[in-house]
This record gives sequence, structure tokens and C-alpha cells, in this order.
Amino acid sequence: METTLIILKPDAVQRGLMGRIISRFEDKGLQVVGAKFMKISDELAATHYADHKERPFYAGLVGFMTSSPVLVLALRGNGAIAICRSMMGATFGFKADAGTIRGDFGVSSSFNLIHGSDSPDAASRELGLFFSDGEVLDWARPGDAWVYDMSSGSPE
Ligand code: 3AN
Repeated sequence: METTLIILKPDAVQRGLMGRIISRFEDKGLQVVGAKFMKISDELAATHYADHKERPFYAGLVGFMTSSPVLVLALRGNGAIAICRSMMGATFGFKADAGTIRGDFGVSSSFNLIHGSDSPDAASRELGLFFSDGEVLDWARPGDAWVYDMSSGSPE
């Protein structure tokens, strides 16, 4: 099982899209194992986006991410990182395929609704940035017996 870090960005929160986006992930079978509604500090945004520090859009990105509350989620499932990336769609809403979150809900390049970790290393680093020990919860979902085929002993 993988756990990935998702951020519903200020535009998703302000536009009242949180519930519809979370529903997509729950409908897919992913499990919410952490959730935090927060305003990201300048320091946290700088750490989170350190890889983009030299990019021309960096200042705008940090300004946007710190401008209004976000909903940070830890989502768990078999292949959760790749599943979430494909459900998010391409970076820019006007290029993202229909059927994806960015493709269905947005047209902007900068206001692109959602962040998702892009690798296991990034997921581990980002989960550690946004969640403290004990804030990501292991909890059993009886319904998982019908989400995964467990007949081999591991989820398939
Ligand atoms: P993604 O979120 O699809 O993985 P990245 O990792 O290439 O995209 O970029 C990180 C974030 O930087 C994006 N989510 C987007 O908000 C922002 N970004 C990337 N490229 C641009 C750009 N050309 N103009 C404005 N913002 C950008």
C-alpha cells in the first residue's frame, strides 16, 4: 500500500470543490488516512517548492499557495501515487484531459486546483512536511474486502 500527499489548493477550496474532488478519490477506492485544513506559511511553501526556486513562476506559486486555506490529505491505496497523478491530469487545466480533475474543473495554468506527490520519495518527504507523527492514521475499512482481492494475502 502506498500513501501519497494531496493538497486541494486555494482555488479548489474557494470554489467549493473540496467535496467533489475528495469524492472522486473515495469513489476510486482510495482511503483518506490524514486530513488537515490549514493556511500554508511562507516557510512551508518555500520548503515544499524548493525544487522550483529558480523557475520564473516560483514567486507567484508561493504567493498563490499561501493566499488562502488549503486542504491537505494523505491518501492510501495500492498504487496511490500514480493513480492520483493520473486522476489529477496534466499540470495546466486548459491542457488536461476531460475526465481528470484539472481537465473537468479548471482552465488556468497557475490556478490548477490540486497538488499530488509525483514519486515515492516525494510522497515520503511531503507527508513528513505536512503531517506530524500520529496525524496519519492506520484504520481498517471493512469495505476494503470488496475494493481489493485479498485471496493471495496481498491486495490485488
Ligand atoms: P505538477 O503539479 O503537475 O506536478 P510541476 O511539478 O511541474 O506540476 O509544477 C509544480 C507546480 O508549479 C504546479 N502544480 C503548478 O502549480 C506550478 N507551475 C508549473 N509550471 C508552471 C507555469 N509555467 N506557470 C505557472 N505555474 C506553474
